[in-house]
Amino acid sequence: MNNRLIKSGLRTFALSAVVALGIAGCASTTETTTEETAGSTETAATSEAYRIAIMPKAINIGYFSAWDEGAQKACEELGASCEYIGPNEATGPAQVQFINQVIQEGYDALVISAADQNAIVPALEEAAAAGITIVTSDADVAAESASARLVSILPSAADRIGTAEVDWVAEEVGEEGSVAILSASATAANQNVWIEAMGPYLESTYPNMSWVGGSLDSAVFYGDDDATKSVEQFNAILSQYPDVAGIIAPTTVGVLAAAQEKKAKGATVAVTGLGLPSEMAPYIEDGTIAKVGLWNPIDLGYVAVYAAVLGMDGEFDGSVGSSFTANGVAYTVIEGGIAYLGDPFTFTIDNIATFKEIY
Ligand code: RAM
Repeated sequence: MNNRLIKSGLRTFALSAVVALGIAGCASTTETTTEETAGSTETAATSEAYRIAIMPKAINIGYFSAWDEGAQKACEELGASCEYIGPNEATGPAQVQFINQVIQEGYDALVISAADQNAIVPALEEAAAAGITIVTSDADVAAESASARLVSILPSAADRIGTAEVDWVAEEVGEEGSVAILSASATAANQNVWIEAMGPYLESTYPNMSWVGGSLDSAVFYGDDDATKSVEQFNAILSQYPDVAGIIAPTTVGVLAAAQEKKAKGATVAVTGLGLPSEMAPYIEDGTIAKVGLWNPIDLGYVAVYAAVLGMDGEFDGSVGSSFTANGVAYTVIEGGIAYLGDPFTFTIDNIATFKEIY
């Protein structure tokens, strides 16, 4: 029996003890219960709860704090011990240092949003070889490296996210004019797949709209999920293409920077994209921005931890067609080893007051 299964069995025991306690109406701790009920072996096991690293693209991004909030909630429910660790900059090489730390410290699992779909793969493969269960969430590794992880928990199909953003900008510019994209990074799979879906959709759906510079490739600017660089790139778009009608920023960091700079400059360009309601509220409330959208990042992190723990428990193997349940909802793995959370919500002046309180 491998180490994971031993831990799994003992963890289940500790949880049952807590449930039993709840029924008995006793307020004691898990540790005390196991000690009273089963002696010292199980007490030691309780302190051996799964240890899971929750790794964002970069630690200082508000979106990932919400993702971690959900992850921590799941960890608490499942009796796992989870640590939020990661770099200050959203790059693959910066993440690799932390993945190496996860390997060295012998974590049981790693839940990670891949800042770079290729650069982190060798480190992930090393982690998997060391017996660490890996779940990507938010941003996956490249499709050809999917075997490096158990499963990827993503918000929604790429085309649904990409085409929705094109519809939002089209609505705002009256289906006319040129559009630029302020992306996070050329190395992040999530950004790339959404942008790929935007290209043909805008061209086929909105005949009076186009990409700045004449093609999708020329229209994409990268702010690296860094606030300062995103402001610079927003200004670069305006100076290179003064007639630009709209900007789509499929990144919470980029769309916030664009809103702030649009307001500061008094620019008329329409800005939309994927924004965290709590960060975007001031700009929606004052009319700088009409609409942004996003799924619930708290749910995304929560579901990813469930996948990791159920995987370690041997109750979920990540194969196509397999499924697992988190908070009463069943998630089924589709081709490519992916399970989706659900389509993005949209936020406007009509609902921002409610959503900004949630995430
Ligand atoms: C940023 C990150 C993240 C993305 C969101 C929408 O926080 O790039 O990966 O999913 O934006």
